[in-house]
Amino acid sequence: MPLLKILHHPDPRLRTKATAVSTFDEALSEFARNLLTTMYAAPGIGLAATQVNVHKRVIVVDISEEKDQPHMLVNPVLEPYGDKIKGEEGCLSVPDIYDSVERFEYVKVSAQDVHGEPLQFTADGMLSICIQHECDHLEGKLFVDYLSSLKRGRISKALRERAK
Ligand code: GNR
Ligand code: NI
Repeated sequence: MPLLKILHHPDPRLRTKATAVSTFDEALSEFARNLLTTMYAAPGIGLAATQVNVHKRVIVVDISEEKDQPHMLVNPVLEPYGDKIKGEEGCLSVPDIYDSVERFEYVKVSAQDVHGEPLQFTADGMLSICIQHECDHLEGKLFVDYLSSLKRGRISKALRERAK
């Protein structure tokens, strides 16, 4: 299976709101594995289905050094809590652009695994930030949306120029 192709901002397909997964079949498991392989190859610490033009509620995340702690989350729902914290973010759909974004410090994550089994955990640190970033993708939202319109305009222009 070749790697999935990652869409780049300002591609309008990145603005699609993903729909819930209701069928937990072998095709879903295979897609989640391909998403994870594509994320590791990029390389990245997270990837949302939206970024590969599949508009279903699936995200994958692995912040471990050894790339051996993958989370494959289907239909994730977040309850963010705690203080707001600022951190540098990047995005595989906004290549080579990094800027500071405010996120909640913690998230309680409720989701399903690829077999449809419910799961819950809480995340802090980079994992919390990354899961919030991925769930934004499922809503058609990008980290650049949190920046000033001046910065966002400059980023869109730079990426459009580069795509030519
Ligand atoms: O690889 C990624 N790194 C990253 C760094 C800081 C905050 C969020 C991220 S997610 C990003 C991969 C990506 O674009 N996921 O959607
Ligand atoms: Ni991203």
